[in-house]
Amino acid sequence: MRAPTRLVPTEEAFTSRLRSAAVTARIGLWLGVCFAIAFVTGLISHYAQNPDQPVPFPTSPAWGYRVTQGLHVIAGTAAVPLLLVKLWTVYPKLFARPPFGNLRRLAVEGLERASIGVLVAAAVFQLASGLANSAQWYPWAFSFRSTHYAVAWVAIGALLVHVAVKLPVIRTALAGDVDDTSQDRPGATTAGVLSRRGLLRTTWLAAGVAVLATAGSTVPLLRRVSVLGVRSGDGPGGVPVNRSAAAAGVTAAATSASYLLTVGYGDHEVTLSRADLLAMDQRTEDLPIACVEGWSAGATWTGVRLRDLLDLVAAPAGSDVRVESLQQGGHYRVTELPGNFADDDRTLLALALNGETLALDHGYPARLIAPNRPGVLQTKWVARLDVVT
Ligand SMILES: Nc1nc2c(c(=O)[nH]1)N[C@H]1C(S)=C(S)[C@@H](COP(=O)(O)O)O[C@H]1N2
Ligand SMILES: [Mo]
Repeated sequence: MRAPTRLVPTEEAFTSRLRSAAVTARIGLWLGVCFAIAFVTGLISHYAQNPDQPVPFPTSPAWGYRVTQGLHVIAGTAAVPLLLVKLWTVYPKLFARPPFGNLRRLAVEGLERASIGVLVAAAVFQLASGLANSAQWYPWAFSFRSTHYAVAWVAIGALLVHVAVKLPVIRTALAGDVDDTSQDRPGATTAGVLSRRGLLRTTWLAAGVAVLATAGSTVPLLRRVSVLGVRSGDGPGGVPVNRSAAAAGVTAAATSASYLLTVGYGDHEVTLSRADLLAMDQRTEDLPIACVEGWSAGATWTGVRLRDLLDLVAAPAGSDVRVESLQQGGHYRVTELPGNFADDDRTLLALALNGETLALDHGYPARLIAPNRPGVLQTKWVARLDVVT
C-alpha cells in the first residue's frame, strides 16, 4: 500500500547522508569566522564615517581603511555560499514535529527556533544588502549604513546565542570524523555521487571562487581574474569613478572659468582660482582611495597641502574643516575633516592624479584626498573649506 502523500514533509522525509552535524559544524565554523571578520571591520568602517568621534580615527597607516574594508567585503562574499550550504544542511529541521506533549520542552524548543529565525533573517539581510551595496544597487528606501550597522548587532548577538546553545553538538561534531556513519539518522541514504568530504570540498571551492571573482576590486594582483569585481580599474588614470560629474550635476560649475575655491575662518576669507592653487607649493603623495562599496585603488596625487591652505587664513593647529563640494545635493556634498586629518602632511587638495590633470569625474578642478579615510569622505569638486573650530 502506498503511504498517503503529505502536504508538509516530515523531518524523516529528508534522507540524504550529506546532511549531518559533522558537515554543518565545519561549514558553521568558517561562516562564524567570516561573520566575525565582517563584524569587526564593519565597526571600524562605521566609526571612520562617524562625524562625532570621541577618539579621532587615526590617519596612519594610510592603507589601513583599504585593508579593513577589503577584508569586510571579501568575508561577506565568502559567507554567501557558506550560508547557503549551511542552510541546506539543516532546513529539514524546520519540519521536525514540535514536542506538543511536553510544555516545558515545547517552550525551550520554541525559543531556540525563534532565536535561529532571528539569526537566519539577520544573516540573510546582511549578506543580501551588503552584496547589493557593493554592486551599487539600492533597491530600498532605508539608509544602508545605519540599517546594515544595526542589523549587524542583531546578527552577531543571535550568532553568539546560537553558538552557546549548540556548543556541545559543535564540539562532538568537530571532534569526530566527517564520514563517520554511526550518527546517521535511520533511513539515511548514500544515494548520489557526492560524499560528505566532497560536499565540504565543493563548498570551500565555491567560497574561493566567489572571493576570486570579486576580490580584484581591492587586490591589484587579482584584477584580471575578478570577472565580477565591481569597478576594477575603469576610469581616467586607471582609478575607478564612483559618481561621475554628470551624475552629480556639477559639469557646468566644475568647468566654469570663474571657478574659485574659498577658504574661510571666521570672517576671514581667501579665494583662489585653479591657477592660484597651481602656483602654490605642489606636493605628491601615494594614497589609496577605498570605497565603502568594496573597491579600492592606489594612486599618486599631486596638489596643495591642505594645511598650507589653512595657513592662508591663520587657522589654529588641530582645527576641524568643513569641506563643501560644488554639488548642489546628495549625501557627500559636505564632509567634515577632523583636525588630525587636516594637519596631516599627506592630506592634499589634489589637482592631478597619476601625473595628469585631475579628470572631471575624479573631482576637477580640485578634490580632497587624505590618508586612511573612507572613499565616501574624499570630497570631489571642492568649492569651500571652512574652519569650524
Ligand atoms: N562631491 C562628491 N564627492 C564624492 C562623492 C560624491 O558623490 N560627491 N562620492 C564619494 C565616493 S562614495 C567615493 S568612493 C569617491 C570616489 O572617488 P573617484 O570617483 O575619484 O574614484 O569619491 C567620493 N567623493
Ligand atoms: Mo564610495
